[in-house]
Amino acid sequence: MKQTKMMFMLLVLMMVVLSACGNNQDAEDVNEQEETQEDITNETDTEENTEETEQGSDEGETNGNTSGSHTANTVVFSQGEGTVINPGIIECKGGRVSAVGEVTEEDGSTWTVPTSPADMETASDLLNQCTDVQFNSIDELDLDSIPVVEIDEDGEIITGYIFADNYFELYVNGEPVAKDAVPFTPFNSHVVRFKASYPMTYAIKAVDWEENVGLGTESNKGSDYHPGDAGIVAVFSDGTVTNGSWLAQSYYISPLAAKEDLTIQEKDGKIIHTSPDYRGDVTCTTDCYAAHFELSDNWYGVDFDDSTFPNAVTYTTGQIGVDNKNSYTNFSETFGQGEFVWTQNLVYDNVIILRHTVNQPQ
Ligand SMILES: [Ca+2]
Ligand SMILES: [Ca+2]
Ligand SMILES: [Ca+2]
Repeated sequence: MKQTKMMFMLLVLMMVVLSACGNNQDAEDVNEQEETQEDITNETDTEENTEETEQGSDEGETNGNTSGSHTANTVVFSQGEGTVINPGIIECKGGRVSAVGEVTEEDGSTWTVPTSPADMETASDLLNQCTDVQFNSIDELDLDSIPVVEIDEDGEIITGYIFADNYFELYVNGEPVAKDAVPFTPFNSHVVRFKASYPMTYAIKAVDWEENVGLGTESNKGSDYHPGDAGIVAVFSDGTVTNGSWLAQSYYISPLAAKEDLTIQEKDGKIIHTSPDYRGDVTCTTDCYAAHFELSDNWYGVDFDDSTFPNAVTYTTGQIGVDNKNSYTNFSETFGQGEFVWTQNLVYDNVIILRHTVNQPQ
């Protein structure tokens, strides 16, 4: 009798414990769901986005700061101009001031805008008014004078030519190669050399710099709040060039008149950040919103998951507005081998990541 009673009590105890565990799990699920809902701003695509974010939750990255492409789907907004934390990265007459600012989100987190430049070497100049290196053509360049960054000991030496509106940081096979010497203007162009082996993974952070930090705008064309535009072209000596086969994702989108102007769409496994098509009519000035997406520390790594990145969009030199810029035209024969690329919004997408892997010379 006693034994039976003991077993019965044990059974009851086990049931109580099991049921308590179940409740905790439910509670966690609810919390996760609430967080997920808060993170989703796109009302028209809520179902798809929730699905995607929940997949992220399963991998323990609901609001993850560090890993994988799921973070590219988590947006936070700031509103209004940021605080300048660096009034000028470089000193150079005749250009716009390359300032860096900080904005505070509704959730209290702070973000550096438009970006915090990486601590890496600046690229060698093709044309740079700030250093007064101004080649008239590629032929004038002494390639042997350009330092070769060794990434892979047994790799091949590659030479690359890069023009960015306005700024880039280049990584190859997960290692830093060089950054743009002039974050904003005057417009400049660069040459880089590195030794790397195939498969070769290119990762570029490209930035359309801004004058009004946190607003994504500059004084231009009669407006103090012109949204500015972007674009980058890179041509490498093994035949690799920027084109529509590269992948591109946006991480900082501004100026937005309303949060709802940004939608996050998922299509064929790709996550697309969609913002208004600029037609010369930004309706906000100092009260604009900016959308920020967390960038993984590993964004330039070889193993970074870029499978949700959409393809880059190509643009003509006329659309980018370089046909009157000698930092481009002096080398247009070389740059013309590649195509200008960006995300689908050349105006509002101010910080983007480009990625591309090649298995052999092209
Ligand atoms: Ca530049
Ligand atoms: Ca620009
Ligand atoms: Ca812009």
